[in-house]
Amino acid sequence: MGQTPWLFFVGGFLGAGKTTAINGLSKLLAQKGTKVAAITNDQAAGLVDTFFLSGEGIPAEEVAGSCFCCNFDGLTEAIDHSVQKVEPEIILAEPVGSCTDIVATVIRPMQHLMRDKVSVFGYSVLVEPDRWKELRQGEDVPWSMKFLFDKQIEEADIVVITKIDTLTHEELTKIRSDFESRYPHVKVFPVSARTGSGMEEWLNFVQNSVPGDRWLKEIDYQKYAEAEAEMGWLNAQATLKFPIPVDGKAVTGKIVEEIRNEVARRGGRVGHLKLLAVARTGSIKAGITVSGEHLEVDGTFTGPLSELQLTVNIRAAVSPGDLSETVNSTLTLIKNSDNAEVDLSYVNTFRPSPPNPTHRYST
Ligand SMILES: Nc1nc2c(ncn2[C@@H]2O[C@H](COP(=O)(O)OP(=O)(O)OP(=O)(O)O)[C@@H](O)[C@H]2O)c(=O)[nH]1
Ligand SMILES: [Mg+2]
Repeated sequence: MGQTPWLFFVGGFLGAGKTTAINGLSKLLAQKGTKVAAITNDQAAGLVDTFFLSGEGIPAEEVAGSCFCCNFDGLTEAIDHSVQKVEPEIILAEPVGSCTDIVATVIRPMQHLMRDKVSVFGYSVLVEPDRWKELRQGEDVPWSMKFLFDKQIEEADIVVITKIDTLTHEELTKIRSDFESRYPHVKVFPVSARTGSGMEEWLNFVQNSVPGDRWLKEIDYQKYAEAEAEMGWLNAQATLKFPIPVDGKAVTGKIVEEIRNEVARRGGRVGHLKLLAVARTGSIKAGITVSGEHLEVDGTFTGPLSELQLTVNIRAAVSPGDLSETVNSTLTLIKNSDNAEVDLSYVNTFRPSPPNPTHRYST
């Protein structure tokens, strides 16, 4: 048994780029000969993120059914499993994107109760430029999103502006100075996990950091519960079979676009809509993080395909019932337009229940 591992928490709002960053950081660390593992987290099982990271060759554990803060023991078990299986030097952990108060409920208890087993780096919170613009400038943005987003930044040791490959130099300068004027004491790193820009600088800084004193001294848990419960959550799995082979990338894109449009028709706002489509000839991860913004697609299939396994995760400010109907009507559309045989094998929809942390260290 080697040294005890370091925990590297990568937080931030839904769709900020946490899983993609964890993938990029893992690859950077592996190049340096550092053994890594990941822990994902969600309110329910069937996660695109876990499948994605495992598919990238990163040993990933999942804490599903409850967030890290409300299932601290689940997190410690996941750490134990990870240590037994791969003896990682660094464990990258991704809290649920709608969660906040992570420092008081997870990081500080971890530093105290698990001090013989793990050490913890300073807390990184990722901020997506389109979300920053939407929440700072948007008019009809749900208060719940603003509340959760602001609380997340308030407790960050390090803020990472993600996806900078989508910005011009001027846009980045503007967001950065806007950010720094509101939060003058936070260390900021602009990065792109897609191009690798800024990733090494962020990693080097974090590896020499420890959690500071920016934990939330107080937070209204009633308001926090109401904010989280404004979001509907859906996880689903389906198999699509096509008698006449199809272009899998086009079908995947069509499904995501249709879900996005249907959520909008129902008056909802997307937190993160993500879909993993796996076939024998490859896999695609496609998603939309901010209503009205473009579709992101990673991965590819080689040639037409006759079967697709889909994992769909939607988090949106709309009711769970609306999300179920959205998925049903989208799959019916694909059935009709592409002659698909559809087997929807798993659907779970809900609103997150009120957060009830196992521990809370607020002084
Ligand atoms: N252009 C660009 N897109 C990115 C980058 N990082 C992530 N994305 C895209 O942003 C979307 C969300 O990324 P994820 O890594 O899944 O975000 P997340 O924060 O883990 O999302 P949740 O787990 O749902 O909260 C995906 O479609 C990614 O491909 C980046 O550096 N550049
Ligand atoms: Mg993720």
